[in-house]
Amino acid sequence: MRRGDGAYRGGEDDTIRIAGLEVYARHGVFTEERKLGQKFYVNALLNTDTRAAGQRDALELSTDYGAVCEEICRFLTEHTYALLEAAAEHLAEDLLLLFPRIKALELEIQKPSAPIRFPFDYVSVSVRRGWRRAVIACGSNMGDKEAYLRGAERGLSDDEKCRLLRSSSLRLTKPYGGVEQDDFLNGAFLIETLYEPEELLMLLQRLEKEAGRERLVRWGPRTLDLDIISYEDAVVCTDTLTIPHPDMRNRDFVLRPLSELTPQWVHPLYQKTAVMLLEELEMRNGGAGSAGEKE
Ligand code: A4P
Ligand code: MG
Repeated sequence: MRRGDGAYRGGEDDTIRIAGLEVYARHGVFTEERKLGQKFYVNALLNTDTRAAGQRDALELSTDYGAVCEEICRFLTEHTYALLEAAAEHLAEDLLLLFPRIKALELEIQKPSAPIRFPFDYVSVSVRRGWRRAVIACGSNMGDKEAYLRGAERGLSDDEKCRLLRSSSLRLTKPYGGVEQDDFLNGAFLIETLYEPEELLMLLQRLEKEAGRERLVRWGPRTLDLDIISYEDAVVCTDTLTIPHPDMRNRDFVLRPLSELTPQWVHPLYQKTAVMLLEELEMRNGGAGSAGEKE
């Protein structure tokens, strides 16, 4: 199956299922529910590549469902939430952070003794959450450019809801967009994240701010610019966010690191891979880009 960065990975659709795990816990809006507690049942579908573990018959290459059950019980008994929605949201995040082989999961929490006046089997809340692949372009043309880009790289890998998978080479590039200014140092990061696109933008803007970024001139000089180029194969178009980045097909300094990190990623609107977009740009520019590689 191909997902996120377009690369083929066998075993991506493998799952481990936990069905009807009973937990005695204290979630509910009413004081009595929080005091006395009641039974909950949890169903979990863990999206985790089982191929290597299956071939070698080795537990350490898989996700230990016993350990996952222990963690579900621990988490639900040690926390108290008013809403099943909150219990499911926080438990899903806890499991994704704790078990690195789980790429995504579906979680259902059932409450058969919910305070409802009518006969019923159970009420439940289900969520599906997972790690998403995104490419972040970075650029700097003020001060110690490389230090700013390395700072952003650290900021991303230090955030527990982001995993830095790979960084591209850094290249010195001529300013694009008609503003006379110093050359840029550009690159990109391939990450996996639990953030939704808008949340990821907030993290990037915080990192820009920490790097002393001031927004004075559009397309003007900056210590650090971080743009979301792609987020899986999502198309996002809001007042604050456009994904994929709208001008990427005209930017050598974006397409080159993107092609290095995720050559087979398919642009969801143009239906072309990163490499095809770069080749098209090179044709339009009458030859390969002139950017000098830094590292
Ligand atoms: N925004 C919308 N979509 C996105 C996205 N996918 N990722 C919004 C990040 N932000 C996104 O950006 C303005 C607003 O864009 C944000 O508030 C966000 O809500 P900004 O970074 O504050 O302002 P800006 O950078 O001046 O404008 P813009 O349009 O983002 O500029 P670009 O496109 O980043 O271009 N030449 C070279 N060689 N190398 C460069 O890196 N960079 C630019 C800036 C110009 N020329 C360059 C380079
Ligand atoms: Mg920007």
